[in-house]
Amino acid sequence: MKVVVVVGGVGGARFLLGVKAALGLPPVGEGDLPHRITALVNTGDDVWMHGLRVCPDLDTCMYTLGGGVDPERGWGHADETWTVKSELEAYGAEPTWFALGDKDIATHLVRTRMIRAGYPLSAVTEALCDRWRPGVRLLPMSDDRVETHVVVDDPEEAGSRKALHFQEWWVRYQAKLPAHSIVPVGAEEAEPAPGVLAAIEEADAVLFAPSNPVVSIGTVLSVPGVREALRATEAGVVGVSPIIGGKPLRGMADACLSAIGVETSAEAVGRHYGSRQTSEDGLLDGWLVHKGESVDVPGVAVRAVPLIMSDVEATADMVRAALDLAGVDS
Ligand code: GDP
Ligand code: FO1
Ligand code: CA
Repeated sequence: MKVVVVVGGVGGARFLLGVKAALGLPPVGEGDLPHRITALVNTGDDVWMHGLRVCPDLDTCMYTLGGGVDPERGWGHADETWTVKSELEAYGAEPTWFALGDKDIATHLVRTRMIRAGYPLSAVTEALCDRWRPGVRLLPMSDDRVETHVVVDDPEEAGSRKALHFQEWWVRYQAKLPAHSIVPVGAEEAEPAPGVLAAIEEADAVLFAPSNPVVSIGTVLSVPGVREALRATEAGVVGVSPIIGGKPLRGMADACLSAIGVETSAEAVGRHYGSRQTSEDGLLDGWLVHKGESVDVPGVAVRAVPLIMSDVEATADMVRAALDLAGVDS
């Protein structure tokens, strides 16, 4: 069975552990691969820091599935040390609001060297995954540079607006500066990375992880051709709500939803993705919401099951429900 999963970082990576488990694969590491899982990963969070190319969502997926992620933070290396960070601070080297761990820096050094040598991000990711063996094909949504920017009132100059890189808005300002708009800069000219459209076309099921609907899933969907491929695939397309009881389970997705005028509720996010059957640009056949919630998304089969990814087995149960809704047996 071929399963495609659209993902961001921490929520996406944890969901992928459950996809692997639901298909009988070891959640961490490689195993044998009778089933092929392809993750289409958001790269709109990617950023140049201290001359290094950092790809947070790709790395979060790679470390999580490869068994090397920090379990508390959910991103970066386990057992990290921070010597380079304090040395950079001693030089006054900005930005000091973004922390790169020593071990993580090795990943960015390898990536940056390969990018500088002319390798596309997809090839670089494959090379990094030769070490981590995530057991899932991790495809960046695009090899082209797409970076999410957030338009806010300039915190330093009253009366004017400013576009911040997503990381500055999210990490430095904790998404507390109200966003006028969120723009995936470069998306219009970007092409899907090699394998992205074919994976969607050949899939038996496509799942949207309970990732941020705006800056994770929304950014992948902004790459020209991806929406069309999702609408055309013979696979069932099923999304999982990141919103439970009107709140994101983790992070600040509500600030992103407000910026695009979508209410923070499972129903509003399901309607935002829309129906493949009855709306002109909708994407979903099925929508999973948390147990006990009563949600109506016209033209979409909605099912309520427990959606808390408390451990891999609970996540695998969610995934089985999603695959069932997509019309395949797991
Ligand atoms: P990020 O890139 O690290 O911000 O992670 P993602 O975009 O992949 O996922 C973030 C989203 O995951 C947040 O909006 C959370 O609401 C959602 N999330 C985190 N844990 C859970 C969970 O256990 N269940 C559900 N349904 N959503 C979750
Ligand atoms: N998140 C933070 O809140 N603070 C950081 O200093 C930080 C550094 C960082 C470095 C590498 C990496 O892969 C991720 C990092 N993150 C950090 C997480 C990341 O900024 C965001 O959580 C995601 O991009 C949001 O999806
Ligand atoms: Ca992200």
